[in-house]
Amino acid sequence: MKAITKRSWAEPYKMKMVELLKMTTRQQRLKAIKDAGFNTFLLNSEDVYIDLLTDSGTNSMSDRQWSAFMTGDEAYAGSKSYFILEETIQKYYGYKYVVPTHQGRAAENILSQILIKKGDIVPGNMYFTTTRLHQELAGGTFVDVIIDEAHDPLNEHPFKGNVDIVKLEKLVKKHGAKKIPYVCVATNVNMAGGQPVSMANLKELRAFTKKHGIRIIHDMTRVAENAYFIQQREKGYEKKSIQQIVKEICSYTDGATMSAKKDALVNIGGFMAINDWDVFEEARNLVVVYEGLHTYGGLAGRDMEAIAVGIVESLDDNHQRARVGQVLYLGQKMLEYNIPIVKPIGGHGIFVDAKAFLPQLSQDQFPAQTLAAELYIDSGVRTMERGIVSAGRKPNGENYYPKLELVRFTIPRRVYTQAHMDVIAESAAAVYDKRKSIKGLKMVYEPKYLRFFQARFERLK
Ligand code: PM9
Repeated sequence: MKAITKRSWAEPYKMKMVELLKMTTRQQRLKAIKDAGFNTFLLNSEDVYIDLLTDSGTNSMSDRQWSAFMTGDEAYAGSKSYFILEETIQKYYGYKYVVPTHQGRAAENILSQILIKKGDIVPGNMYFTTTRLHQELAGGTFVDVIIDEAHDPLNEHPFKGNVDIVKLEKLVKKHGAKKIPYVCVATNVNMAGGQPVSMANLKELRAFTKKHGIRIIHDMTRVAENAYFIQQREKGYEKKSIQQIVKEICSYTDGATMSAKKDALVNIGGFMAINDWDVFEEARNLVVVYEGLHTYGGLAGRDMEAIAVGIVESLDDNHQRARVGQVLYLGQKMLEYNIPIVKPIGGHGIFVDAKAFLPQLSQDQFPAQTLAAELYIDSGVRTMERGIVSAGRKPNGENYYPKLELVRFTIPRRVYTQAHMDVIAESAAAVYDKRKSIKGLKMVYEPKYLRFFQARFERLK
């Protein structure tokens, strides 16, 4: 008889309803990706088998969230659902004032307009597409102050999301603190591969910014996943709950923007939160211009109720263990097939190093875009480019050339099974086997803003 050497975990939920998927042939997928201009964003989701485009808005809501939908208060003004959301944010994150928005970028727009003046510098721990665009549209210049290790896919630093305080200090010396409205700190840095920030780094950053009178604005889109890594990796936090760790993270910052479509387990929603009354007052006024009254900010009452429940569920230790555990499972499978992935394995997906996967392609031949298209053709698995296309152009029109050229296999929360993970890893391995025969792409249509969403490509001959 085989001896037990380990005890497995399983998901802390069971399924009550399923969504049926369409299976397609290789010929159908070839046609679909050509029609989509080799951009996985332009595929019809009906033609996708396993959808790893994003973990944004693609989560399964729980029965409790669906029940909360039924108690949403749809009043135009003073909705009870707003007060429930406000109370939940105050209790679990500790921020004082809350402005709901329809999703994260709307919060970024409002915050950037209020805090950034023309000519300002906005340091951050790696760019995010929508965040940087709103900083630039408000007249600011984003400067990356993440530690160098974050730009190296193979570096196994446990907290690759950390801010390099020396880089930040140099910026303050060069421009002066008055030119820096805030430092933007993302938890579980998306573009670095879902990599966490340590509590020690946040404390150090708080002390530094306090000395210089600079705010910290927290992109808390994936804060609970970050807290899980702190619990697993940082000394002194092993026995703390995700809930305690999240509250402590937030306590070192002055405000936040949040896309609730990720951690908070809903299909739509976001908010801006801030401890400063004056900024709140301005935000509460601006939200009326872009989103709707300050007690709904572009959301239905039922959405605010579902976010409130989702926030609480996201802070459950068992939920995060299974969520990040599933990502780890997929990453380990990929490593067994020798597929080059970003290490350590991150929180919300596996990031394949397209430069290492397709070394025959230059960055101008879009290795990550190419690889995402090839994966779709192989199996109907939809992934996303996170490389030169996502990086876009500088305000002067030149391309950004990011060091990381990645394909993101993003895992929606509570949606797919372990068997799906096996199918995904096998498809990546099948494409890896024929990698030498793969040619690149050329861009034939480029939109002005956030080009990765709508750009079109053709295969190079
Ligand atoms: N992130 C993602 O797929 C969806 C849009 S880009 C394809 O990763 C961070 C860290 C995000 C994020 C969205 C937003 C914007 C802000 N910060 O999409 O507007 O990952 O709700 O949030 C996406 P919204």
